[in-house]
Amino acid sequence: MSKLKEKLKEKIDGWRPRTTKLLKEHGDKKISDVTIAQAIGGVRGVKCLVTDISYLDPMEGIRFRGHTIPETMAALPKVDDGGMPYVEGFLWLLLTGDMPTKDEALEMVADFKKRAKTPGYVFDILKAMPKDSHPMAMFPTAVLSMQKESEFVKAYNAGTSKMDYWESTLEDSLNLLARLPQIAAFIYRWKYKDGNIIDPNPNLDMGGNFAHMMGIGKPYDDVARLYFILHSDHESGNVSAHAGHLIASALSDIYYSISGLLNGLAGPLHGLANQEVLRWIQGVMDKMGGKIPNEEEMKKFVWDTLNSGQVIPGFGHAVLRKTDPRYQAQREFCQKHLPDDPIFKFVDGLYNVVPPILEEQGKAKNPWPNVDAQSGVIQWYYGLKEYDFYTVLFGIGRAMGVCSNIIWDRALGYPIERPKSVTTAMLEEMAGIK
Ligand code: CMX
Repeated sequence: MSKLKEKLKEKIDGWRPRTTKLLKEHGDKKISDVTIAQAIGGVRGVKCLVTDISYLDPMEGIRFRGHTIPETMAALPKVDDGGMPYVEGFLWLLLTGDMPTKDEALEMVADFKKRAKTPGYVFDILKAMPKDSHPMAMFPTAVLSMQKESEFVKAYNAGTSKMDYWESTLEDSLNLLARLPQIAAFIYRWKYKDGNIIDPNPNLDMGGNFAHMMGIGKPYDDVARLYFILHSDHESGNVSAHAGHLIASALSDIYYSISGLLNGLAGPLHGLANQEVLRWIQGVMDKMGGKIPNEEEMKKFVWDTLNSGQVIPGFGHAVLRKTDPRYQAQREFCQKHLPDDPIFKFVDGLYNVVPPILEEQGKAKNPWPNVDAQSGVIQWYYGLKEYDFYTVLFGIGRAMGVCSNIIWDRALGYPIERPKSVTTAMLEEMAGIK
């Protein structure tokens, strides 16, 4: 048994009695009420999901297994001195709740290398898709095509006990996560670099290998590591995480679940916002003949966008009520590596311009920037100008968080999800409307 599996087994055995006790002895305690506004309004703020992988405080932002982003980045074992942590080590933290030692992180790196070979048919399927398919249509298609590899399905068909479902789900998760960087890089180079594919380098870690297969030099390996970690998890109510959990709750395997989460991530109100930010900025710069607008001109563009009935991409959030620490982490990276980049300066300028305007408009509950505001800037700077591809990077990270959640869902025996609907007439009756 691998060290990771051994550790997880110990954690799961220790955790199960807590869930059982809550259910058996305190199952009827109320944790939330639901109003008509919440039922019509996307279940916003209703506490009805459980996850221990991460927690999102509206004012503080995300904590991964109890650690803020700066704490996480400081404590994880690093690839190079002063650089970013091993993504594989971060997955150990998400899964077990414990910070890995350098040896544990390196064991994960070695395990990923063994699993990283993507079946050839995946590339044939991608090649058969129209060249102008969106990368976020290609990515989930590739994931779904590997469903026949599922170890969970084999274990389920062999009559494995429900208590052991998590073990084959862990296998599926590690196999899939190890392959995602190669699939993503293939999509990028097939679509945008004349099909000039770069083979993986078996000596590199996940972030390093992704940069290598993308054909982008240092410090893009650190950019990749930073991205995958920052985008991994944001508790379980956001569209991508919830979609993954919901699909898996029917005992659909990891390939079905992760493919589904990617489809949800592809919406412009969610993960696609990172490409929308760049599209919007480029549109503004085109109108200005390539010049960066000054503050007054920026204000005008922001108001024009709002007045035309569109949202300002990269700003606002359903839960957060302050600047997203994932935005801050990327801003710090920009300040260190690309302080004079004109697009960074533009986005940084928006930080002063957009929030007061959103406040004046009075609709958005959170006027501050989210994770997507800054992320395209870094990619653009390192030569990844095909902004349709940005959400794929988000997807690689998010898959780690959702796989971790699904493994624990299985370990704790969470049932199939099935909220109850009511009709409009029932709501009217409850509201006392005749
Ligand atoms: N620009 C303009 N209007 C905005 C806005 C923004 N950035 N953010 C919120 N609003 C508007 C909403 O559209 C809504 O308007 P209506 O009442 O006309 O429907 C109103 O303000 C209230 O919305 P809210 O309660 O503050 O926000 P929601 O929880 O409904 O939505 C989000 C959250 C992220 C979808 C929204 O802020 C938004 O559309 N932002 C821009 C897109 C974006 O950056 N998405 C990425 C979020 C992070 C991620 O998941 O990747």
